[in-house]
Amino acid sequence: MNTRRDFIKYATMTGGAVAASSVSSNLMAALPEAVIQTEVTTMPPLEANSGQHYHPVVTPNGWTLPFRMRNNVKEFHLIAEPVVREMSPGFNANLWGYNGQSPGPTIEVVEGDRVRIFVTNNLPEHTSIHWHGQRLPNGMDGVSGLNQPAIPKGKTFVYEFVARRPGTFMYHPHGDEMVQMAMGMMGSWVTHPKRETDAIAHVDRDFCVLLNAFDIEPGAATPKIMTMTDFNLWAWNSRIFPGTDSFNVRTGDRVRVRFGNLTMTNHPVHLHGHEFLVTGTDGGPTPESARQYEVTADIAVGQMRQIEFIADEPGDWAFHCHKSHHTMNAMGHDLPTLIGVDHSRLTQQIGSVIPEYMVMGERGMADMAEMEMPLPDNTERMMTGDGPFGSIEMGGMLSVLKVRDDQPKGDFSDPGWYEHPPGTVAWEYTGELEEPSRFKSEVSSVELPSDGVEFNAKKPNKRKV
Ligand SMILES: [Cu+2]
Repeated sequence: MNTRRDFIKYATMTGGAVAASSVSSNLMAALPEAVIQTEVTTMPPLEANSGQHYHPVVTPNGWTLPFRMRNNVKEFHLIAEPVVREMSPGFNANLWGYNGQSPGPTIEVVEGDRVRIFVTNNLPEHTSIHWHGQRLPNGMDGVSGLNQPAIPKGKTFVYEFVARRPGTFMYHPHGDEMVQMAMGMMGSWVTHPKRETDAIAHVDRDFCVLLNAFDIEPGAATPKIMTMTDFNLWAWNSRIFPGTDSFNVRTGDRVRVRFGNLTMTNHPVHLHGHEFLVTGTDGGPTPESARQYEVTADIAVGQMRQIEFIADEPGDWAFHCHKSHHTMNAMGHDLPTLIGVDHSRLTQQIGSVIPEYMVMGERGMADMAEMEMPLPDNTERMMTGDGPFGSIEMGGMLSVLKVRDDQPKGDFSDPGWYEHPPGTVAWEYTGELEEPSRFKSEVSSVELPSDGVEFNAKKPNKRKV
């Protein structure tokens, strides 16, 4: 495993320096400036400097790549490179990404734009970029070996095509992709329609989220790239709860969230308090006659889904993957179930040898969230996150939709916790408790004779022969 110091030394040697040393000064003049972002805060929408009118997207804990116009072409510069990504406060991962971050910056263009993307490879191995979902000339599709030679380390390649189809797309390597995606290389791509239509309606808030997964052992910082399915960190835009920024909207806003899945499994994303429509996929806008209201949308591997809803219920609404292991942080999965097992004597005996020994799980796992258990450095707790009523006891693919009457239009900043109107929070009942009335058929409420009970059982639907 790389140590942090080695990693930084390495990143300094390859990052930044290569852009200056490996390309000639002539080409440098022709290259658009490579913008680097190392902050993990959500960047406000990037207003276009091209004179085009569209409503820019927001990438939670991410950012949008600026471009320059050159002879009517939108030029972008991506740098594939090792990065240090803060996945949650105090937990940093050694990933690979683009322009200082994993995921890379969101690329945002308009239907019909001619787009030129310079890709500089500052990784220790070759790479390429596939523009997932785009219609483009075959030689621009980015599968190394099939459509182009891989981009050798230290070299810059140019991709150029017209963004023909409006919609939600992504980009990711198609050279050594198992390793490069496990290390965090991916980014969102949004092509806005030339003009708004019923199929692609105006929204007030538009968010982009890439679902990604890592396997980083507690105390380590570099993902295990050979992991096939048993990942231990489930992330939105390479952030895990409580590091995920909330989705902050104004009451009555029409909200669109664009999800892309580049993990090794599907993610049923569930929104509390609202129903949404799936209005588009990576194949384009979904015909209105085929849309249905949902509260959970399954996003399969390699898929994109656009969901839309009117945020008309003020509050703090959980928004998460519904696989319960995906709203947890680093954990072992091979532990026996201990619910109901009495360990008291065992704990005493082991405690005389290992004083810090703790038993987990005999009353469920909720204690984990508040336990001050010693953890290796650079490790996020499995169940965590302080809410206004205590620990939220989750991690991973979880965020909060914050709907507020007074959230200013276009303001994406966090309004803090919801202030509930009086009498609208579940409360504790402190009166007398009646003995619960049970169904007569329920045997447990009947006193059984000590020598057993005789009964006749008939299988339901059993036909007489
Ligand atoms: Cu999931």
